[in-house]
Amino acid sequence: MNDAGRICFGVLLLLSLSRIPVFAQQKDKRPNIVYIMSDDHAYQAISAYGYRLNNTPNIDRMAKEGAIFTNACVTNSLCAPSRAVLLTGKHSFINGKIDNVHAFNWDQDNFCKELQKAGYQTAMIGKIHMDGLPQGFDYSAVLIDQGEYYNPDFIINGVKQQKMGYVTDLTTAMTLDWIKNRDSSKPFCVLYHQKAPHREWLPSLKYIKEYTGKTYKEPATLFDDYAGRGAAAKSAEMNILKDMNWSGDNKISPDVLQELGIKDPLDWGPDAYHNNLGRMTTSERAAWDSVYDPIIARFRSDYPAMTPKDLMRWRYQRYMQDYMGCIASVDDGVGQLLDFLKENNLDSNTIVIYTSDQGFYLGEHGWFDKRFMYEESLRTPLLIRYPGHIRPGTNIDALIQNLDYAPTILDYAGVKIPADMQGESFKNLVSGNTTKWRDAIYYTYYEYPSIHMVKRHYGVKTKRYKLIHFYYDIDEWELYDLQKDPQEMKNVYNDPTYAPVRKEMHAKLEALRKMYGDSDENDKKFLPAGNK
Ligand code: SGN
Ligand code: CA
Repeated sequence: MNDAGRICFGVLLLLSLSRIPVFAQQKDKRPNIVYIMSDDHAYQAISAYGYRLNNTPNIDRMAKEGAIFTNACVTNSLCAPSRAVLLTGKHSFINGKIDNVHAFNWDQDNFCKELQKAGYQTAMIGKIHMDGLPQGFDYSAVLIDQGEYYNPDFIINGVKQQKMGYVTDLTTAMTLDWIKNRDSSKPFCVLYHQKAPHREWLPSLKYIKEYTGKTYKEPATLFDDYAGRGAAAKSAEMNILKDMNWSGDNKISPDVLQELGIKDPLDWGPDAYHNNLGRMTTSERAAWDSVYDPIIARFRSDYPAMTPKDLMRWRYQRYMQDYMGCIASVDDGVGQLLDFLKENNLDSNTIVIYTSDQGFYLGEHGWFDKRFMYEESLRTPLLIRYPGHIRPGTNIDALIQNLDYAPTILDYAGVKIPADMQGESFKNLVSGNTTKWRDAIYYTYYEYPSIHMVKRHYGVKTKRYKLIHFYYDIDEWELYDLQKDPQEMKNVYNDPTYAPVRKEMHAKLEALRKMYGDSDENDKKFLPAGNK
């Protein structure tokens, strides 16, 4: 062996000893894509957004090294519909997945099918919340329906298998494993979908002690009485005091609730409690009880003297502790992924996207959950890192929608965007090559009557104003001035000083409905049977 041979042999030996996988060179220079989407992750719970509620150092790293979007919105603030919009690049009334109930038609085109056709290797790992074998993926490992936090069942390429561990950590590990074992001669796209922090918010054992000890600042509108708004806000059932389950959500054991004479507003609370904790191993359950039993005991003794206001405050803290505890593991996963890409020389040629399927209420207006076109649920976190293409520290406040993700990813991959996709690529906007962008977005919501009782509505938002029409069992319009009233406390639809704005917003709404192919006829098509 000559000197060069000996050096080469030495390097290979060192690499194999250090257990760093030696990837075959990716000859195809097109970028890899890691699309990370968590479930119900409010932008208020990402420290880079500046709300000071929690710390997400790894997600924040993406903002520092790439772009953060402060006005990214969804088209329909609900899990499965949002996922359908992501895949198809089309509004709910076009792709057919209007709510969590209707089936998704996997036979229609989606951006992963397009990437596959163009030679990409694709995978989906984690929550998808849709029935049927995902199409467009060389590999899929998906949770069933909402999935479980502890020792969850996955459907791996169509075959059910239980995995032992905590769902967020498992989803991360499975994603990294898939990247390690892929065919490294091709570019890849992986959809890495966390179940967390979805209700009923079960954190990892690693974090329960730390997070149940925290106290969170209350939002200014925690005790909102909805006086300045219409019937929809007043009749929604997502108030932390009135509509949460004490057992499933707040983790108070059903026997103690019975003793205290507390009944869950929704009957399935105790079932949720038993099902969630019932998946733990004996030692996991013991570790859980060692933290939650003292909380339950304290509540048991304090409850008789608590006023409704005290209870609201207590429930808000309980909710936030578990919710934020779930996010700690999501953030760990982002850190592991970013480190992994770096250690394997994949970071400069991989686009990493972090988002949620929608926004979420963290006590604003007294609420949890989402669905409304109001800001906290309409807006969703979005961060993108692509070194060399996106300047570190980029801040974008353009009205992006999840409708735009599919065309943007295809654009970055150099794949033709199908003409019937309704979103737009924001690649040139992020790189600073253009400032041209839409001035208004269109929103629709259909799942009513149903859990949380948020009425059907559609609307338009510009950076300054928002016009919403609630229909079906009411006919009410709401108009908000987001500059003067960012918390949307006062509907100014009937305020004469807003008459010109109202007219202008109606015109924008009509134009968008026409452009996207929506209409009163469509709205009727999706009404419950018997109402069409
Ligand atoms: C469940 C939740 C609801 C939530 C829907 C939809 N209740 O029904 O709070 O709005 O899912 O969520 S739970 O206690 O059973 O989890 S989505 O993210 O899947 O759209
Ligand atoms: Ca969701």
